[in-house]
Amino acid sequence: MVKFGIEFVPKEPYWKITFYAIQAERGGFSNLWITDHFNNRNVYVTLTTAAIYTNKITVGPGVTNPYMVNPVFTAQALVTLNELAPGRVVLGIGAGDKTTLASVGVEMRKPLSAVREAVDIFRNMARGENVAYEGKVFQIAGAKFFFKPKGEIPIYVGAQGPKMLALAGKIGDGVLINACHPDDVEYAVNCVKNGVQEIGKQFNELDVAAYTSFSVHKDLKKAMKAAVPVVAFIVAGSPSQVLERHEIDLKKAEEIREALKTNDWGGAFGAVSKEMIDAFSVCGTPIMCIERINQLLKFGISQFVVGSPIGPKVKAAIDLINEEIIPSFTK
Ligand code: F42
Repeated sequence: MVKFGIEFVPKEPYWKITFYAIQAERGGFSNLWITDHFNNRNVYVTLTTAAIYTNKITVGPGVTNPYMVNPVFTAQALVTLNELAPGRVVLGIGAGDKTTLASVGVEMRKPLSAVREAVDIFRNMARGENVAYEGKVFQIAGAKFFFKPKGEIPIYVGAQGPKMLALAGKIGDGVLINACHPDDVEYAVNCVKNGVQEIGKQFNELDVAAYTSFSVHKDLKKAMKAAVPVVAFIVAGSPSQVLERHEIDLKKAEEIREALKTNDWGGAFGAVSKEMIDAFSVCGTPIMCIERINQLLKFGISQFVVGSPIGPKVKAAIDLINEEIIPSFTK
């Protein structure tokens, strides 16, 4: 049975996200993912507060990266969180957002090595081992906690490119695929399978999540209006081969990119088309969203993550998902 996850961006304060997390847990969501960018609020403070006020939902960063945060610190944060919420903690890690990293002078060097090594270091530190590591990106002479961490922390790798997806299949307990359209999810799942096959692992050992930009409302127009700003940023950040795969006019995409650069929101959002919304979000009435989720499940997705904007009003959208979407997959 598919699990449901929910993603929040901590540009919202901790108490609001905690309130939504409680609501999501009551409705049957199994995973809470909090994004990590230095220019939002802190991911671990947000996760901790949400974990205190919930009982069952699994919590984790979705996703941190090995450049801003040394994996030794990530391990320290999550093993501590795992004492507070035993058995409910996971790590989500990816290469990081190039633009955000560049804005603080951090270079994304050798991302495949960085993620692979960070996962290794994290896993061994979280098991309480003494870690001595001579990698391409990380060199650790010897690191070990002064206390014994308890329990296992599953690792999910957030990935988009073919090589990172294959690596995620190899080294992860789960994969967070940042895609919404069946064509993109199918492509990504095949890349994950390539990685899995290389090391003789089984695909179904992994928890593979479609980490989507989602917007639901009973009125389609309202759902679409809420999706527009998020889709504008996704289009602006997408490479041309991805846009071409969805037959999106490259000139329109450039128009959006330029408008966003100058904070011309009207220009940027006004250029977002129906095709763009279809390609880069799961958006519509509850029935339309159920149909899209069913299409994605065919490719072997085991977790569906509802991400920003969720809907025009977050609380009402979570209620709608709890009442009309999740039950159609659990009954
Ligand atoms: N990023 C964030 O910063 N914060 C978040 O909260 C966040 C959430 C999130 C959730 C799910 C998800 O899937 C992604 C998420 N991201 C988030 C984005 C993530 O951090 C990455 O930016 C995103 O996944 C895009 O990276 P990618 O997985 O496509 O990997 C990039 C680096 C890439 O180019 N990959 C190529 C590929 O084919 O996969 C490989 C590039 C390559 O071969 N590099 C070489 C190497 O050795 O690594 C050489 C390059 C060199 O430096 O020399």
